Amino acid sequence: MSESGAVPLLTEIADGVATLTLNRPEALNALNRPLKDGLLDALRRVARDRDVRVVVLTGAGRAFCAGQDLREQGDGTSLAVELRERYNPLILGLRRLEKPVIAAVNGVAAGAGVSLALACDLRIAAEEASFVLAFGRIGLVPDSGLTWFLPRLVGPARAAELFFAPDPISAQEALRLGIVNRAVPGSHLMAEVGGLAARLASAAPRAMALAKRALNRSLEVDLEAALAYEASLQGIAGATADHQEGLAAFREKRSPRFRGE
Ligand code: LHQ
Repeated sequence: MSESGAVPLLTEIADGVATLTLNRPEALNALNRPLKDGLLDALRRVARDRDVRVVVLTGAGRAFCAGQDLREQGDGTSLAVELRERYNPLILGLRRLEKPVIAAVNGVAAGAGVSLALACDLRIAAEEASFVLAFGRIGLVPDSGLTWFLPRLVGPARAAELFFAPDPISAQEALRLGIVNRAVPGSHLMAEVGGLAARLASAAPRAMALAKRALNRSLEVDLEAALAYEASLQGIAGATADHQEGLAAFREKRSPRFRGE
């Protein structure tokens, strides 16, 4: 429970989609300890839940996430320790989760809130959303993976400009830069995200999990290693019942029914 008695993270599971909602709207979903711990716990649970095929991360109210809660009373823990013990496991939890994660960026994302969105596989933003790289304004460096994700999305020169002279990035600009996959009117956001999530929930789960592994690996290795890794993953995918189902559905001219086996 949060200080106001509300649950800081809401989890709803329906039709193979787990929707995790950061729920501190009065603080623009700033990340305090209960919210960070709740999110980490939820990621562990959805990782184990075979009924969950897709995860959606969003925020309650008008914001996605304003980053670290700047009002939280510190207990003396250094920022480095807080990052190592809480933020870094969250970011790795999102990247290592073998299910697609869609960030439904419903409003402003700031600081580590931007990092959370970038650690997801796909980002759909409301046109009203913005991205604020607020770290420099409070004398901090970008963290929680931002120095890793942003240059890979926009290139090092643009990342440097965004880090050093951080004007808020509108959803349209984020779309142009390749930071988000789509920008849609806010009133359509959850329908758009729901449509994409439903589509992914009917895809072959094991194949998507392996594709996510390959994407993660591709960012760190040369072509030869990527080819070798693809071949080994294809060996695994080719031995699944879902591959047989996909072949049968193709031959029988029907939609496949993938069971994640
Ligand atoms: C907030 C926050 C907030 C608490 C708005 N905390 N209450 C990681 C590891 C360890 C340590 C340090 O850092 C990190 C990484 C980080 O995340 S550092 C970056 C932390 N985040 C920020 O610096 C963003 C601070 N917030 C803002 O700049 C603005 O609030 C934005 C641009 C997000 C939105 O501006 P507005 O739409 O004008 O809203 P507002 O400023 O009026 O905020 C509404 C309320 O939310 C307000 O509370 P109040 O009681 O006055 O209504 C804010 O105090 C509260 N709030 N962000 N991070």
